Amino acid sequence: MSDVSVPLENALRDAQRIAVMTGAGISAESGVPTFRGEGGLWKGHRPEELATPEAFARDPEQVWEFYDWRRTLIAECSPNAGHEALARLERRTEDFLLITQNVDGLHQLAGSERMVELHGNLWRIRPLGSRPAEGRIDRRAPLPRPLPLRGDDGTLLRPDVVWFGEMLPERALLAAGEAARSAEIFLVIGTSGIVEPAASLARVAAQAGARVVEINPEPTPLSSVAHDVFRESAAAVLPRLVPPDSTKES
Ligand code: BV8
Repeated sequence: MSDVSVPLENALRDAQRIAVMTGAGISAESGVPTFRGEGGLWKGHRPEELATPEAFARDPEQVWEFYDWRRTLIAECSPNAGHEALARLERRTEDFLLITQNVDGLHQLAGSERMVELHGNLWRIRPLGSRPAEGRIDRRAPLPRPLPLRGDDGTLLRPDVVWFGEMLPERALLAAGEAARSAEIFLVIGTSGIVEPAASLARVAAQAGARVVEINPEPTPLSSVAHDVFRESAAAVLPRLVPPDSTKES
């Protein structure tokens, strides 16, 4: 484990292996509603009620309306200083992985490349019953009507996100577990630490000896495994930890 007495900004500069896990909180300052904060509701529904295979089977048009509302809202949002600081950290770190639970695609817009999306991406669409896709995204909002979307052959299409009760993409989860086990420093940013198996990655990192850092205005179930805790917003803390003029950016 890196020596926790070393100031974190220096430790981040010296570390060879860094992993970062983000949740909805890092996009809050970009205007994207978090899952469990206010503003996350849609027509009185909680995301957990709509982000399920059962909800889609019951009423695919309602679920597509929910995702179209989120896509249209997120299309107006830009990455914030927190997203940008993580892209800078990636560029100056030898062995780096960003593990995001977010489906909004803002990390990619900020320039993050070495990353995995544990819960998919709402800008990707795939046929119902197909395996999680990767790569190509289409930031088209609002979606053409009628909903629900169907392929040319009439097949129902679905958002390429991981719904509650669905398995996470295997390759992404394996890469995330490997990064958590080998990281010298593991940053946990903007997540309530409730959703599994993503939340366990911070515990895996702590058990493997990483210096765990939580950045969240609120305490979470992961606070107990963090060595450094910043009870502030990601957009305030991250540029301090990874200043825009960081010289190590080679
Ligand atoms: C699986 C994509 C296994 C969709 C998402 C009991 C009953 C039933 C199920 C379970 C159970 N216990 C565990 C489970 C499994 C379940 C789960 O964890 N449920 C929870 C609710 C208890 N997990 C699953 O179902 C997963 N799959 O386990 O499969 C399996 C096994 C066999 C066979 C089949 C399957 C799949 C989980 C993925 C669900 N999909 N998203 C979509 O987005 O539409 S999860 C969803 O929650 C989002 O991805 C989100 O990112 C994620 C986690 O939420 P957070 O990101 O943490 O966001 P939240 O709003 O909660 O918190 C925001 C935080 O930010 C707060 O702490 C706040 O203080 C902070 N914050 C606010 N502002 C800022 C800030 N921080 C910093 N700066 C700021 N400015």
